[in-house]
Amino acid sequence: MPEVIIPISMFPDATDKEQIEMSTKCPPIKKLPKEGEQCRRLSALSDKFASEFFHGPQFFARAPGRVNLIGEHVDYCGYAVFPMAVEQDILMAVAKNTTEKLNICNIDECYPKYSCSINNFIINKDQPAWFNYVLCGVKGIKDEGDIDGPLTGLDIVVGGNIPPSSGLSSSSALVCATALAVAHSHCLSLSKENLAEICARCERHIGTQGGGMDQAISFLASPDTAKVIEFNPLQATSVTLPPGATFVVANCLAPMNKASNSNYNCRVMECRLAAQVMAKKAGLAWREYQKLGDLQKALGWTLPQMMALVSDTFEARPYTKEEICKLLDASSEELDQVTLTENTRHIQLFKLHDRALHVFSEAHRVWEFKKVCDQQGDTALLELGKLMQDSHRSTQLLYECSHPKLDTLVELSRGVSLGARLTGAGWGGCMVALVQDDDTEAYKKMLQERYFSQEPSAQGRDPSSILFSSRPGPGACIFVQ
Ligand code: ADP
Ligand code: NG1
Repeated sequence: MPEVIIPISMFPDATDKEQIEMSTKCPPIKKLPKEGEQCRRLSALSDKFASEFFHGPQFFARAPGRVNLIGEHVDYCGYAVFPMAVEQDILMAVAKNTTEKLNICNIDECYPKYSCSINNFIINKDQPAWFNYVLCGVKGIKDEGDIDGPLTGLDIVVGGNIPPSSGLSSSSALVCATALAVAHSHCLSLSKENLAEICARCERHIGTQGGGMDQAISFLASPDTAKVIEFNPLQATSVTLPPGATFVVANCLAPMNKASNSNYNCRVMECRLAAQVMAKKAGLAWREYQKLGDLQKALGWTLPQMMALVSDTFEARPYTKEEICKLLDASSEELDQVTLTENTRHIQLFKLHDRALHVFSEAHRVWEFKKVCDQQGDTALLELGKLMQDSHRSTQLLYECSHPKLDTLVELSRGVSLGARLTGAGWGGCMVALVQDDDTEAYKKMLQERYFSQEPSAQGRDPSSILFSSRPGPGACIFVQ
């Protein structure tokens, strides 16, 4: 699809230089594609919009999903990650209305319609229905977009093709597309970084304590390059992947909705508790440490030194909440207040050694992965594959966030791919494998025959939606006529 970026005529007072700066700093405003799959999907959204609201959309917002190549469950500890945007995305047809109402519906009727006041709503954490993610995006701009006065009502139709709850970040794409749509309809020119940070914060209203990788890559992605994303300050660096290999994504088809249970937040808390116990042991003010990365900065140690510190501090067994209170010299009430979230206060056992060891070793692998890409040596692909394999083992055994079906896919890939690992939050969802270009079709055929043809939930599904090669795609944008 040709990427025609048009002038930001919404800002008629901006000088030419300011317009150019805005078009690189802010998500681009592009002409609607005239052909291809995206054109077809946008046109279906337009038709649905017209039948729902009896007028046409004024513009479209798009935000992509992502596949994380390495660096799992480290973003919320302050460590860099290595994702690329996928082609699959959330598209949204949007028009302002005159009623101060937010009216949202979905092209897929399994997602029910929803209406509320755009200025006064509650995000229901107990029941993470789809429209709550839209409400998160609206709330992000309402709270942090610097808008004078109330928001203008919006009519929205959503259509997405990112497999939900599969580790490809469909929820964040929905939040990001919404925030971008609300910002655009209120003539706000927010930078990609600002939008990414707003979206990372506002998605937490759904109840999960995510780290910010998904929202960052959704806005900061650029075609043909993966990105190393660092946090605080948010920064994305393009990395050229070595030639000769393809990333293949395969969905094991065990879904896991992060917001529907406390697995994800439990890991975030285990890392937080590990940071606090290690901070206390080092004589630091433990209450000030929420992230393992902040502890490392304060100590000024290397990642391998932090791994050694984990083994010196913790035994490789679960710790009771009571034991942790003793180590911190704190009451259970204080721990609930200072450290734990609403949906993790009931947990009585925490694995501190294994979780912290995963985080420091995985954070180290991200920089090793980048080093191999930068050096582009003869054995680069083999080295990347090995790092991916090690990463999978760590998420499976130390972080315990894999799933037997995911492990089966990774096992089947051994020897046929260069390396394979779970991607995203885990507990189901997708695997990403690094495969030599020439082997890609044979590899996909093998997975089709040995996994998907025997997997009941794969029957009747479009095979290209559950097993596909992925090239790094562009980030979020607005489409106009
Ligand atoms: P992911 O790893 O894909 O982000 P989550 O479980 O965090 O998975 O979020 C998935 C949720 O996002 C879905 O249950 C649904 O509520 C919402 N969602 C994803 N895609 C769509 C879509 N196309 N339309 C509406 N809601 C969607
Ligand atoms: P997905 O795969 O989108 O559920 C989640 C978090 C990320 C990151 C990964 C694990 C959110 C919105 N996303 O991703 O921040 O922690 O898990 O690496 O919480």
